[in-house]
Amino acid sequence: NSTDAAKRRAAVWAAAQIEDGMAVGLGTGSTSALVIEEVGRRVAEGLRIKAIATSEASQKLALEWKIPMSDFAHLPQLDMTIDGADEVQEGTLYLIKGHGGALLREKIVAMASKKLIIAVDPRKLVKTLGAVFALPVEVVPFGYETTIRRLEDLGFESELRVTDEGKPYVTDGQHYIVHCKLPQVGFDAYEAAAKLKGTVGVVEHGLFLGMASKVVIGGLEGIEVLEA
Ligand code: DER
Repeated sequence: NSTDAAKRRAAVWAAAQIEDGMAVGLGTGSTSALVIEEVGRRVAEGLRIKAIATSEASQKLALEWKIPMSDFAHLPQLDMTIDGADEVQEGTLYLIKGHGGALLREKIVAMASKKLIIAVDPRKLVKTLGAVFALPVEVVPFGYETTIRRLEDLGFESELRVTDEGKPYVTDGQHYIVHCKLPQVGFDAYEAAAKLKGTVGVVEHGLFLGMASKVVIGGLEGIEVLEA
């Protein structure tokens, strides 16, 4: 459908930014799966790269496409990471990420990268963060009930992410995810990020502020590239 076509257009453009010899971070989610497929095609045509994945799922897919995978023991820094996002704020290019369940590794990989390219379809663009999606916050399972209360005390209406079977969703890092509703007025992203990181029991959150170098938006006709 048109959204898939838009995602693929963005994914192909992003994958084309990779140069021979680069160390690349591979994101997580359906758009990143299209990026990994395109990178796999380019590797089959002779592109020489080393890659690190942001989730076990992306690692598995990258291996299926015979992309040479490595780790931070061998690649202390990455030239570029390509990932998706749940929301991109117009103007600031602040991101909400994490609905793919991989925000912790995604943020670690993004922080180790010289450039972060975000590939999205047009639906992801928002004026205010949290307009469409709650903010995923990764928490330690032990005492998560008390951590949720602390998040509520900060003013975030919070709900534990559960699987279809009603069990807590468990991340690659063996943590839980809490979805926090962001206030739509008087919301200061940096203040919220600091409050979240200062909350006992919170491991990391899905606010990626000042991190995106470029955002490529796949449209119906072509693509648009926003730069930070
Ligand atoms: O979890 C994430 O941040 C992912 O990038 C993800 O949510 C984007 O998902 P999509 O590409 O499947 O829309």
